[in-house]
Amino acid sequence: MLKGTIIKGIGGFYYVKTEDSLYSCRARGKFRKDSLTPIVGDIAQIEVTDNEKKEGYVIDILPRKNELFRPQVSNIDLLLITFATQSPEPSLTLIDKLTVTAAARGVNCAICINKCDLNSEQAEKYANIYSSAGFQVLMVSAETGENVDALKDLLKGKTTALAGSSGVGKSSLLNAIGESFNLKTGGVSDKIHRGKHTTRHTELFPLSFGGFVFDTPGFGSFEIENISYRDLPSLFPEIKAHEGGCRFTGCSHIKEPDCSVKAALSEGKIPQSRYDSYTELYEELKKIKDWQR
Ligand SMILES: Nc1nc2c(ncn2[C@@H]2O[C@H](COP(=O)(O)OP(=O)(O)O)[C@@H](O)[C@H]2O)c(=O)[nH]1
Ligand SMILES: [Mg+2]
Ligand SMILES: [Zn+2]
Repeated sequence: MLKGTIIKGIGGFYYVKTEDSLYSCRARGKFRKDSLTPIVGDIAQIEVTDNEKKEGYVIDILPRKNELFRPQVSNIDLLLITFATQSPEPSLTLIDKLTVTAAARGVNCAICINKCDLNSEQAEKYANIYSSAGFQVLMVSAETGENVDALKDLLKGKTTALAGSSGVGKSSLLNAIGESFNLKTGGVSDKIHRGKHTTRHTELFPLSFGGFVFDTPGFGSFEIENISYRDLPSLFPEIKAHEGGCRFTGCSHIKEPDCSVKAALSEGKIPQSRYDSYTELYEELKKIKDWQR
């Protein structure tokens, strides 16, 4: 029996990368019965049926460390939330929804600000917001190569999912760190150009210096619908850090008096844009009844 990582699943076949080979495998019947489906990122145990052709069966998968559902991937060490200083203009609300999704799923996340060559002032502004919120922040440029070595260090030895809107430079960054996936890059407003690379399935690429990177059709939608508004404060690290001094237990940190979170906000210890995302999400989640989750 061999152990490997599922790097791709297409048409009923799972591609399993072991230490020194790649096997195409079908899943054993047990998966249908157990209503458990192998997904990209899973560590699989395989039985090799043909060593020449590199074929086999997925016999079992090891318990998942964590899992995201849109797209479905597992065992993520790092969600690298990537956006550009401009072109396209970032939506901080969407970025904050991603940090909340990651926190709710127990996935560690960091912030990567690309296209710093275009607007260093905006880069600094965003970096301040996210580092004071408690995240590791990288300011990079795939174009000039600025801090691309730091990005490489961050990815080394980890399984990373790059999340971010189309056009922010995810493929360019992977090309810039010298990995030969040959990911094509596409212009922002170049939608009809036939050569534009669109990822149609999820795939896990091994990094030459150790680690893996997911290339996925995009983490464009969010999984916040399963989160209770009561848990929201604990999913914002900077809000969690300033809770505890509020007058009311179960303080929502929105309308109550004597709130230590609002005090921290007015002292500039919590970024305004993060607090705005918090209140917006809180109201949104409060509308979802518990039985709807
Ligand atoms: N000025 C500048 N342009 C960049 C940078 N990174 C990527 N681009 C450009 O942005 C466009 C989209 O990049 P791409 O890597 O396809 O983005 P993806 O959709 O996130 O994979 C391409 O035209 C790239 O050449 C950067 O750091 N600076
Ligand atoms: Mg791309
Ligand atoms: Zn409070």
